[in-house]
Amino acid sequence: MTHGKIFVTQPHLPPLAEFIPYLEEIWKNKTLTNCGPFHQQLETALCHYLGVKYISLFTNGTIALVTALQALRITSEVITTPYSFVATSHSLLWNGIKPVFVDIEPTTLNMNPARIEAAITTQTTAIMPVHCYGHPCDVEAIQKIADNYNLKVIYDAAHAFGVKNAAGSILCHGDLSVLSFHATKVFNTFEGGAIVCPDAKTKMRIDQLKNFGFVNETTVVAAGINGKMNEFSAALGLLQLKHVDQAMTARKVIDSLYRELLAGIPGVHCLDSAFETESNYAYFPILVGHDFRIGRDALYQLLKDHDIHPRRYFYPLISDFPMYRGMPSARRENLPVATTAALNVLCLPIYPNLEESTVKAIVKLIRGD
Ligand code: T4K
Repeated sequence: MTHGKIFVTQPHLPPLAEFIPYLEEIWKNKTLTNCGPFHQQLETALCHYLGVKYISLFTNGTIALVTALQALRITSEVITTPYSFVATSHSLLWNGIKPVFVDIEPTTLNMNPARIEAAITTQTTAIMPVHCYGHPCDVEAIQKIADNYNLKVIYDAAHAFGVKNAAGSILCHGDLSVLSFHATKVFNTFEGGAIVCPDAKTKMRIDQLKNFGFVNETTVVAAGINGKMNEFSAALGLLQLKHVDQAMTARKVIDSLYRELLAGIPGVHCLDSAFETESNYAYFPILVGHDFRIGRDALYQLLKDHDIHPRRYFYPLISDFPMYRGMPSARRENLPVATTAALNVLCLPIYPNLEESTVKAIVKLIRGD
């Protein structure tokens, strides 16, 4: 094959020349951070683009998750999924909260609502599901349980930028949704993140928490953190927004090509999404079954040997990492679907500039011809 190294993703960057005027503006007004003009403009632009009421920008998605939990004063136990990036559960530990893992459902690999009720105890205060790979959770079923038991819902929506279901933006569900704008995401600001919230009062609390708890020059109301997005990242975000639709369209073409070329290969299963009306094509996971000609890890290695670098998102399960594995809910018998998915999943390269010929070459290697 004649391509260079092919990673699971490659950050999408606008033409450099288009960024220069933004940099000149920063150099001119000398506001580098602390919620400057680009920060404010990006919050407004994102509310409009995403179709949400309030958004608070952050330095990354992990600090945003940690802060979201503090904003709602979540304590004790939170029900979550083991099938995610480790930041999901780490945000709970950073708040002294015990994660309680429940299994996922096999179609979307999102938290299985049917498993939630049995995990609720008198200590449970919230549910933290993940819209894994950008595929929406069963938000209605989750909300029904939350309402019945008076629990908060914080969605880890790190993968779900721009995703919609029949009701509109997927980010409008639950009490809060948290986005990541990391370099590897559909929409990136190098590093970055955000909390989406439904009312001005909650946004004010979040804004205070991300600025050390300051309310004004002399008043601190909470032990907040420094979670503010800087002006460079905010400016880049404004520029990225101009290109993001085009980037998602390019991803869609690659997603369709993979689906077409992979169809009919025994033991290769592409994930389907039941609840979305608009996808963002953030990831292209396949499940490699026992009926495939080689094992998942052998396929992973085969591709790497040809300079294709897929990723096993999410293997190992969060619940298998040392800080979680002793917890009763982390037992594999409690998490059979997640355990199988982690052993079978492989995320294939997908990004806007990925060439059709490379996709074809990847599928050829998978087919083994
Ligand atoms: N919740 C969920 C569900 C998440 O998936 C994440 C992050 C978070 C919360 C936390 O959000 P942040 O705090 O990160 O905003 C990556 C990302 O670092 C991480 O953001 C992401 N999820 C996770 C799924 O993937 P790694 O360790 O796999 O990244 P890395 O450096 O191996 O990058 C993957 C490939 O991308 C590389 O092989 C090459 C390419 N790449 C990467 C970077 C950083 C580039 O070409 N350029 C780059 O600058 O975690």
